[in-house]
Amino acid sequence: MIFISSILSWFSSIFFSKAAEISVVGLQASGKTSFVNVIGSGQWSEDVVPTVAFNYRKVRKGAVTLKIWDVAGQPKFRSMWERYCNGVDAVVFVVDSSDPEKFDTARFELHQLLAQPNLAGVPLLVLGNKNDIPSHATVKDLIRDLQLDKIQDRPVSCYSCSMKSQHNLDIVLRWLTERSH
Ligand SMILES: Nc1nc2c(ncn2[C@@H]2O[C@H](COP(=O)(O)OP(=O)(O)O)[C@@H](O)[C@H]2O)c(=O)[nH]1
Ligand SMILES: [Mg+2]
Repeated sequence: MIFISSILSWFSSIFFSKAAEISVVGLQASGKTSFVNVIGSGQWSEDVVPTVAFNYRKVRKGAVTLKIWDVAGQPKFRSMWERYCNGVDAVVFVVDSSDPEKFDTARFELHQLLAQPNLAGVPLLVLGNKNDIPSHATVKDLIRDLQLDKIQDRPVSCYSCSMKSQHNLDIVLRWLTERSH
């Protein structure tokens, strides 16, 4: 009996379980770790310790397992983004949409990353985070300021969201689980 049930669970794991590997990048303090925490455990915290190098987290959503790399955003770690994005099913780029002074740097780092030949074609999800802050940039602003319309070699989506109020996280999760295979 145990033997049969383990064969059955082995079969079902092959046929029914799907996974997506995702890298979360973006400038420091944009909300990457908050994002991973909120989708992983539903936990919002005001105090997040700045990420040193990277975190790895596996999150199960229904039949889909999301394997998430949360990579640090401080300048000295940005050269690691490419390595963590290599071979993933999607890249999530988080922007603090309440901090327009950082949009130029964010645009530069994003386009530099996407120019890496081994990331060609990898779907991109841009999250304009912190939309609970009244002066935040809209999706339209972000498309213009990050020049998202210039990215034509891959699927690109952009959502305005908030980890704090969990606004739009349902759409974001759907987008991520649809990248599974
Ligand atoms: N108001 C607001 N603050 C946020 C939001 N997401 C993250 N933060 C705050 O932004 C800071 C940086 O967040 P963190 O997740 O460490 O960013 P990371 O450096 O990109 O990993 C922390 O103080 C968070 O509490 C949000 O949606 N709204
Ligand atoms: Mg972090």
